Amino acid sequence: MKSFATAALIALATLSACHGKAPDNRGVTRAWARLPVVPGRPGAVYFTLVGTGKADRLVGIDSAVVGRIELHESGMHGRMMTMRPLAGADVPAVGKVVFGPSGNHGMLFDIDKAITPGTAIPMRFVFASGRAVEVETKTVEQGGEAPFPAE
Ligand SMILES: [Cu+2]
Repeated sequence: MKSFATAALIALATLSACHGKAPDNRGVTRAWARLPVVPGRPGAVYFTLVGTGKADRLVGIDSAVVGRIELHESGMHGRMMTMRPLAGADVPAVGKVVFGPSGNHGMLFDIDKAITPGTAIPMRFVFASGRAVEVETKTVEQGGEAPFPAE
């Protein structure tokens, strides 16, 4: 009986060794979120995409504590700052793409009320290659300083 249990355990361990690839979190750095002044309004997330040796494309971001995250492109229309949805963002094999304040950003709709400045927001960045990178943002209040120096 005991040896059966041991054998089962070994089989399980072998299985999980096959599936237990170390998570590959390369490709997304410096993720931070800015919360809205008024709860319920959208916030924003900023980050840097870094090439992993193979060209790829960011196609979406999701989070268990944010209802919906859209990629947005910022621009000027006359003297008005405008934004429009971006379908994705190409990441070169080598190099980086910065999503930062007053530039491209992820827009956070329907943020869980439990999220306050200082609460890390878990996010999953999904790429066209099928890679998914999980990060936790630093989170600041509206108007709060960027936790990373500008790139
Ligand atoms: Cu936006």
